[in-house]
Amino acid sequence: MSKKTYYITTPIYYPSDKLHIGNAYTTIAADTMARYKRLRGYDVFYLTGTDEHGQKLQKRAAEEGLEPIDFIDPIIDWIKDLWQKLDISYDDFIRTTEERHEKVVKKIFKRLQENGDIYLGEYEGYYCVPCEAFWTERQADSEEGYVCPDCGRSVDKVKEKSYFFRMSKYQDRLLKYIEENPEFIQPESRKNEMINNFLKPGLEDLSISRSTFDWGIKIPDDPKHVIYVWIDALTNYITALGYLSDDPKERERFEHFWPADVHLIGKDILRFHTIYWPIILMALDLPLPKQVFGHGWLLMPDGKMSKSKGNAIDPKFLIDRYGSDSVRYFLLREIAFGSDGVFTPEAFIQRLNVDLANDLGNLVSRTVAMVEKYFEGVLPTPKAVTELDQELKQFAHDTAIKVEETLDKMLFSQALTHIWQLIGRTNKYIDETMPWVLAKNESQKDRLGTVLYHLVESIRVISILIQPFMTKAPQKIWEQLGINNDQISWDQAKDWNIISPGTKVDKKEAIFPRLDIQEELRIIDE
Ligand code: ME8
Repeated sequence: MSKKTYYITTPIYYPSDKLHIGNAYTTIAADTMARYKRLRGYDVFYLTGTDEHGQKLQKRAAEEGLEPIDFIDPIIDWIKDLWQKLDISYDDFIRTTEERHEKVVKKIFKRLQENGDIYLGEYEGYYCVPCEAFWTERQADSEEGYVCPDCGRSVDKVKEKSYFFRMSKYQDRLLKYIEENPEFIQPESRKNEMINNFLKPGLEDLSISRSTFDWGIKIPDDPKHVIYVWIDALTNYITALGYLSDDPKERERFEHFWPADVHLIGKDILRFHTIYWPIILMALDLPLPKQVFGHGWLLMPDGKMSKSKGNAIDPKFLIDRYGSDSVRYFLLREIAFGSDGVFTPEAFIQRLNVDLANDLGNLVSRTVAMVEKYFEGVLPTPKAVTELDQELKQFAHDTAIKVEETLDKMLFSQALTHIWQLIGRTNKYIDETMPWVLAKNESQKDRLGTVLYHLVESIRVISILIQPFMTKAPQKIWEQLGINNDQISWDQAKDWNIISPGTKVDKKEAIFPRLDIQEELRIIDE
């Protein structure tokens, strides 16, 4: 039987500037799911990339006196370097300026035209360049003049000949689909917003071409028009897999992975993904993604973090100073996935000190130090097991199950809370068994050996469970405890007595150093 597949995507980001930790947040979350599913034995395809066309990009490049592609290329290098620093395990990185994408977008446009879903008309309305979104007069009208209902910035009035997509034709089918598939739009609360604010009032046909600038994919038989950037961008999810490719192998990959299991996005672009995108897919007669998950915003104390606001935190600074594991851990632990959350340097440093350096780091270094001190660095054989040992073993087993249950629902923060409860339980086990007291009495040597063996086993389980979240710490733990590759499969998190007695431990420097809070706050502030 072929393996179960799992296809996950991030938004393709605008390379209008360097990315910030808000973009990294989505990408880390998707990476965590991709790693988790791989560990569970799925055949995973993880896609990310960049959305390189549109008026915003052309404007930005012009401001710098550059051709769009010359402006974009160095930013793409910067983004790929960021993903490498964060250990993002994507399987493909699609750029919408690549030929493989442009060719298929043109084919898709033609197909929609042939099906009678596209007609030529005239567009008159408002356009938000930063969001690349069309709005009607009624939608854009506000006390502050005409503004974008999504981002609040003022919008441009546009009147131009345009191709339109017959959205309205699919409205009832989409509504029915959303109602019959409660998992499709997540979190649940956002579903009602889409239905009540957009679908129920009725969809208007969508303008899907622009003719007042030229940085985009040209319409095959009418190259004065470029295809609306959101249509171009959304189709990346199928062009990257090989939809309508000339190469049969690529088409096979599309058949293998489509439909997507989840499109992970921020709530800012939910409307595009739960209304425009499913309708395009319906018109192409393709199955719809199983889920679109719109997570919350990462906020700064002065509001949403964004490139244009200038309050964005550079992820590379944080990674270089604190390591990728710390950044990955903090973002997924601090904020309940789906809700908004505030990034404060205080909370960040606090979590690194308490959760990582103290709770996890100290547990590992104390344990290794005790095996070195009391057994010359050689793991002893466990002997008679007590109720307390049994309880720790059961706790570890139950934790593995709870981590699966929560990660299956993308409840990252809860999954990490369960793992940290096991870490806490294991630290408490040290206090309860008091190895330093046992060590004073030769007749307690067997008991001491059993306690240390159980500690190492518990850390082994912890090291398996943190793998979707952290990419460096597990390896460091295995090196120190002498754990090898055939003791760390995902299912072995539910087993016990896996490490062989006689294994040599090897104390190294702390996995997470303790930080001086005041000093770090001063440095971050600069
Ligand atoms: O919208 N908090 O690209 P984009 C959390 N090109 N997530 C955030 C965030 C914040 N403060 N800021 C950004 C586009 N994000 C289109 C997408 S997809 C076919 C085309 C994340 O560069 C979040 O995932 O503006 C959000 O949806 C995305 O970055 C927007 O990235």
